[in-house]
Amino acid sequence: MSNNQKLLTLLQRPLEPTFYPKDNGKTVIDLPENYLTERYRPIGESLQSRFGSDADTRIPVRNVGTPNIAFAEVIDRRGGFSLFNRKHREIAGELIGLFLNQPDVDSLMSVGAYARDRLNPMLFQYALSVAVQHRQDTKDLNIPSLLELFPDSFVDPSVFPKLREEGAVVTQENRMTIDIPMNYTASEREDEQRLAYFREDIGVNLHHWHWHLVYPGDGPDSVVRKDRRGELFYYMHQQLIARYNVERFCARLGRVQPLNNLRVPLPEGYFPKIIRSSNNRAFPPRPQNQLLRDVNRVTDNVIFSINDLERWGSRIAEGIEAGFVMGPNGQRIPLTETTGVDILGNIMEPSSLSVNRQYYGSYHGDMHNVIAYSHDPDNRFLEGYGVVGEFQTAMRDPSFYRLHCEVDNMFHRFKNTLQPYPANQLNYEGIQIQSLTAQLNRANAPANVLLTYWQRSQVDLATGLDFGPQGNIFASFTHLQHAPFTYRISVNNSSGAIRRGTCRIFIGPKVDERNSPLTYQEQRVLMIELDKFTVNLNPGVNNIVRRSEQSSVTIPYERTFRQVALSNQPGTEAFRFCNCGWPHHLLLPKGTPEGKQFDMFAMISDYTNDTVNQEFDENVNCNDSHSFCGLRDRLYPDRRAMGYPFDRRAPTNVSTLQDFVRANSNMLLTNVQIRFTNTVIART
Ligand code: CUO
Repeated sequence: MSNNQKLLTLLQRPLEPTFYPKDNGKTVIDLPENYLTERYRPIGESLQSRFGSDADTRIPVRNVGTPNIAFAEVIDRRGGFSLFNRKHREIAGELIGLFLNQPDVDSLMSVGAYARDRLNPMLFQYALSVAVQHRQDTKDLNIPSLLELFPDSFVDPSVFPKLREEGAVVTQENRMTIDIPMNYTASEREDEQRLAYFREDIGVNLHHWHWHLVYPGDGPDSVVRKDRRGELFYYMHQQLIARYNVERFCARLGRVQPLNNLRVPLPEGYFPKIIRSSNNRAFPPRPQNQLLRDVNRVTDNVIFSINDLERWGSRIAEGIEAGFVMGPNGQRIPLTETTGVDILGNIMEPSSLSVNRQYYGSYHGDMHNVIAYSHDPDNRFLEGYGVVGEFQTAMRDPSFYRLHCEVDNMFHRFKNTLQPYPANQLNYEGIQIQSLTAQLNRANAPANVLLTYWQRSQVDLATGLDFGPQGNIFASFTHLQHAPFTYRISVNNSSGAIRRGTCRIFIGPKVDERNSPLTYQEQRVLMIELDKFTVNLNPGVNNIVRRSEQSSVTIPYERTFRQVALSNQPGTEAFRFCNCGWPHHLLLPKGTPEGKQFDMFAMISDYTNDTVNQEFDENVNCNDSHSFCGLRDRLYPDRRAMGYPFDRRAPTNVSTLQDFVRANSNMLLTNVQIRFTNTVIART
C-alpha cells in the first residue's frame, strides 16, 4: 500500500472503531494506546490481540501526541452534521484547516486516526475528504463515494435488515441481490410523486453532495476561493431547476413555484422515511400545509426569524436594482456584467467570500433551515432537521426546488438588468451550421428520435454497513436511463482560414405541460446544457461527430457509484477524485410515451471570446465534467457567462427561439423527440 493510500482506511465504515479490521479484515490500523477512546483504552491490549491476527497489512500510526480537536467535539457524535448550520460549517472549516496543515501524510494519518472515533462521522468524513482532495501529497487519492460510507442517506432503510440477514446467513457466492424499492415515499395520490424518480435518484443526490464538497462555502481560503465559485453556485443550481421543470412538463405538471411568500403554509409535504444509522432516528417528515415559523434552536445555534429572511432578500434585491452591493464599511461594490453573478452567488449562499455577511445574512442557507426545522422550530420535540437540512439528502424533498427556484429568480432578476447580447457577441462571421442531428447508436435508427427507459443497476452496499458482514452484498435500484446517441453537426467555414470555436449543445422543451408553445423568454430559462467542446474548423465543410457519453456535464455511471478498492493502483484515470458531475443516466429528460417534442440547439461561438488562455484536454483526469464542476486547480475553461447564450434576455423583436437563432448562421435548431418506454432493463 503506498503511503498516502493508508488514509483510505480511515474512509471506510465510519462508525466502526479505527482499530477494528478494515478492508474485509485484511488491514488493521495499529493505534498508540492513548489514541483509543475512553471506552476502549482499558481493554486495549485484548482488542489488539483479538482483532486482526489474520490481517495481511498492519498500518502503524505514529504517536504525535494528542491533537486538539475539542472545538469539533461539540457536534454530537451520534447526531446530525449540517453544512447549513453556521457553527457546523465553521467547525468543519477549522477541521479542514487542521488536516491541511499537517506537514506530511504520516502526521495526517495520526491526527485523522485520533479524531475519527471522537467526532461526528459525517463531519470527519467531510473534512478529511476536502483536505485529501486539496493537499498536493494526497489529491490523487480516490475518495470513496458517500453512498459507500453512508448508504442510509440514500436508500429506503427497509433494505438494511434484509442486507444484514443475507450477509450473516448466506455465504458470499450464494448471496442474492436485494432490491431497493423505487416508490416508497408516497402513493400516486400525491402528484409530486411523479417526480420521485428524479428527486430520490441516488446519482442526483451524490452529485449535489460532491458539488458542495468540491466548492465548500467555508474553510481556509485555499479551498474556498476558487475561480467563479459564486457564479457556478448559480449556474449548477439554475440547471437543476431547469431540468426539474422539464421533467415536470414530461409528467404533465406545471413549473415549480418559487418560495416567494414565507407567510403562507407550504403545500408540499414530504415523508422521507430514511434514517440516520448512527442513532437509528428517522429524518422527520413534514406534513402538507406546514406553516413556516421563526427558528429558535438554541442548542443548535440556529436562530433567525422570517423577518430576517425577508430583510436579507430585500437587501439583495435592492442591491440588484441599484447595481451595487454594500461592503462592510458602507462602500459600494458594483455588480458588473462579469462580476455581478459571482458576487451575488457568494452573498446568497452565503460563502465565506460574501462581501458582507453581517448585512446580507444567510439568505439561501437559512431558507433551507426554515423548511428543515419547520416541524419543530424551537426544539420543543427534540426533533432534528428534515432532509432539506443536508446536502446529500436535500434534493429528495419537493420543497428544495421551491426554495431554489426563488434563489434562481433572484439571479434572473440581476441578469434581466443586463442588456441583451449585441449581435457581435452572438454570431461568428464566416461560420455556418448547415445541419444538426442526434441519432441513436444503432443501425437504421431514425434521426432525432431519442429513447429513455428504466434501468436496474447494482451497487455494493456492504462497505457502508457498519458492523455488518464482510464481502459484498449487492442491492439493485431502478433509475432512468437513455439509449446512447451521437450528434452530427455539419459546419461550413467560409472564412478561408482555419478557425477555432466552442460547440455548445442545449435541449429545451417546445411546449409546457399543457402543450402550449413557449415564448423565447420562457424557453431560454429551461434550456438544458448537454455538451460543450472545442472544435477546429478547416476551410470548407467540417463534419463534427460527438457521442452523448462525451458530455461535458456528466460523469459515467462508474464514477458516480464507484467502489472503494484499496488495491487499485494510483495514477490511473479512475484513481483521481472525479466524482463531481451530473449522473450520466440523467443526461436526457424522461420524455413521454407518445414522444415529447424538444428543440435541440447547437452553436459555434468564436473561440477568441471564449478562451481563458489555458489549454486542457477533456480526456484526461477529471476534465470531462467541467460544465458544472470546473477544472481542478485551474480557471473555469470558458470565459463567457455561464449559461451563455441563454443567460440574458433578448431584444424585444425576438419572441421565439427560432427568432433568436435565425439571425445567427453559427446557430441551428433541430426538432427532437424523446420517447419514454415504461420497461425495466437490467444493466449488463
Ligand atoms: Cu445546493 Cu441549496 O445549495 O442546496
